[in-house]
Amino acid sequence: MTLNAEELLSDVQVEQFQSKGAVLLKGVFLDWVESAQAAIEENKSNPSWRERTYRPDDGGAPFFQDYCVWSQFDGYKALVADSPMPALAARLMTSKTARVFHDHILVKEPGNSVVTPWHQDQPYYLVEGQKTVSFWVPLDPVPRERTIEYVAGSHQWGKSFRPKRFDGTDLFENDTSEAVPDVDAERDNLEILGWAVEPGDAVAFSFRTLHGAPANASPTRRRVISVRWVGDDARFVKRAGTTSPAFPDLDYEDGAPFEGPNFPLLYPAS
Ligand SMILES: O=C(O)CCC(=O)C(=O)O
Repeated sequence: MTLNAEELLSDVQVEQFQSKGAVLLKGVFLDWVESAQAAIEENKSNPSWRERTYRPDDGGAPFFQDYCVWSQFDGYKALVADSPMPALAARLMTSKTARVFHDHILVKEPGNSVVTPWHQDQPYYLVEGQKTVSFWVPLDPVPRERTIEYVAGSHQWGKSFRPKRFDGTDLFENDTSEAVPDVDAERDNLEILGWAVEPGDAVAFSFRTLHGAPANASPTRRRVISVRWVGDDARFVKRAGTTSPAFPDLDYEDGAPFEGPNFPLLYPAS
């Protein structure tokens, strides 16, 4: 029996997402884990032009990343389009519609030493809106000490922190916007959220929530697909340089409604 968004997600969880900027969803994507795991292997053998793999100087294991590939591999496509994800996205965003923006594949191989630095996602993107959600979907068990973490309430700080690549370089040249605060130094003064997760779980979070993730100092892989959605109020935004992910062939006006074949409306289902 397939459960609908109301049965999979309580009002309390929606409230937590809205007020804290992140919420754990247990077991909602279990039926889509195996095919998504298979898609990771297909994707690693056939990366897109956007693939960016960090190979640490220490000679340790790589951190494979790819973007905007959900429609190219059946296992990703099933998770994004056939699971309850579109309906859950609309419900969390309190939006009549849910449009997929993109996916980000993140595989930290065993022993990978790359820390995902604290950042917000919103400043990297060519889309803006108040109604946004990403689903961080682990395809391996991740214990509390290695899981992604969030600064509760940071999506409501009214801040847009300077975007940097995960290797520490600025995304936009001459960017003078406020630097991301030193969250680790301030941990005692902030509410940090993070959950041990199993394959089939997801963490849903706003594009504006500050988040970061530890390295993978473990003998097991940490495979994740993170899927981004926008709602009714989404608009294109021009940035001071090439966004991440980049859409070099896309022509758009600043402030225009966010739509087009790259970003299909998946809720309500057509
Ligand atoms: O999994 C990670 O290391 C980081 C994920 C992330 O930053 C995201 O999904 O926005």
